[in-house]
Amino acid sequence: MKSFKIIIAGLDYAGKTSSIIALRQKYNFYEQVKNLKPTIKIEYNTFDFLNEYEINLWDMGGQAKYRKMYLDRPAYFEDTNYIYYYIDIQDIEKITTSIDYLKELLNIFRDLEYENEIIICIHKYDPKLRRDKIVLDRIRDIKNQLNSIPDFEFKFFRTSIFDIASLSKAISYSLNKLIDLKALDLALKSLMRKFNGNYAVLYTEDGVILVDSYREILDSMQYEQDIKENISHDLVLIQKLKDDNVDFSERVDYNDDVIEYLKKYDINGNSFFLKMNTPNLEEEGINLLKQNFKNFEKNIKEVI
Ligand SMILES: Nc1nc2c(ncn2[C@@H]2O[C@H](COP(=O)(O)OP(=O)(O)OP(=O)(O)O)[C@@H](O)[C@H]2O)c(=O)[nH]1
Ligand SMILES: [Mg+2]
Repeated sequence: MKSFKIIIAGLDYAGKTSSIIALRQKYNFYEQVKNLKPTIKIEYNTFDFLNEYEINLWDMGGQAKYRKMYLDRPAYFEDTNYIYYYIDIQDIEKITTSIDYLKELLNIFRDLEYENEIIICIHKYDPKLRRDKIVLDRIRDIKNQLNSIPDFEFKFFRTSIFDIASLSKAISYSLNKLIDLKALDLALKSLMRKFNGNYAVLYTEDGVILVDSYREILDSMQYEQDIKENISHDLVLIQKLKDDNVDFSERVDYNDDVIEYLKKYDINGNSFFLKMNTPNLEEEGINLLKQNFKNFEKNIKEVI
């Protein structure tokens, strides 16, 4: 088994542990997240991915005493494949401190010759803040500050535990970079073209997005919003099917002007879900779609 190390760092109270828990639970998680205690030193979370990879998430407690401990012992950060850095966008007073701590970490990563992007989670970006101008300005300012730091590339995500799709997208990003999924990506794009799809997403049963593809659209803000909601619904559904052990193989939803098709694949003890949203299709079109989805199993098998 190949193993990967992912570091999750940031100041105390930024929401790191909550995000990991939320990702694990995916719905109905608020109860558990509400009464969280600060993380003592480092919490190690390990999970298997596709029976082939071991993902080690290092949740680095962010209180000042622990931050000092890590900075004094850079060995903690050796062999890191990806670092996620959490910034609490709601806590304006701590943003400067947070950026300063990030810079200290970056000095360590520079010495360690870390090569990947630094993933920044602009966190607690709750759905109600999405059009908040002050918050958006604050985000732009953070991005400008970080992008002026030499030697590193940054990848930004806006995340919130109240938007599971945002967390899933952020974690999927590094996993997809670590595991080569180009062939699957091409296969999915070709499906999208064939059916003039609006979007298509391939999930693992744990809700990790393996590959996704979206139509280019003019009103991207609204579109992104819709897709996020759709992905959240998919994730909840997938989790429910898993929890209730439902014998499920496919489902077609007919809406006013779109069709949503979800299919489950069982391959080598893993389950996968492929979801596609297309403009309305005639019966013949739906049959063709089903046939193509069936054939898609080959594409998954080739990669996994
Ligand atoms: N509004 C909002 N609150 C959040 C979000 N994520 C976490 N929180 C809250 O933030 C608080 C701190 O969360 P933790 O996950 O314990 O923070 P942490 O980064 O692990 O803190 P340390 O372990 O001390 O480093 C908790 O009360 C969470 O409920 C979010 O996306 N939005
Ligand atoms: Mg914590």
